[in-house]
Amino acid sequence: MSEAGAICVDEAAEPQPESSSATTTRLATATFLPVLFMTTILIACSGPQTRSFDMIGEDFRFSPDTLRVNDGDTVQINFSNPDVVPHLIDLPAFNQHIALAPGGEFTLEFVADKTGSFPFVCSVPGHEEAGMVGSLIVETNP
Ligand SMILES: [Cu+2]
Repeated sequence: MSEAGAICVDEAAEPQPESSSATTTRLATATFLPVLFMTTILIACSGPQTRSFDMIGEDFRFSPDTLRVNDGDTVQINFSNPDVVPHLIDLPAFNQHIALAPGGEFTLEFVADKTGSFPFVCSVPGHEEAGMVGSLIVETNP
């Protein structure tokens, strides 16, 4: 985002022929372009985005165990299992079911297309009961 602003300022600061009308045009351009860029950036930032999370499954815990996104966001969960036993992520609300061998890594990606609080668990026998649970919270897009 700051790169776009920097380009804008550089362009506006380029030397131009000196005359009163050129100076006026240059001043107007120098004022207008940054406003246009910032408006464009604000509009672009308010829509659905890609939300990326690095999640570890270890010691019968997901870390982090609560993920917050907005409706319409693309969710990426970079799941790694540094443990010596397999772990799974079962997120049935979004039809995600991933098994990871010890030392494994996998990225889940899906669109959070409904709002609410959706549980995910590790369905290796005994792991959910031991506390290997989490929540994906999808909030209304502001
Ligand atoms: Cu597990």
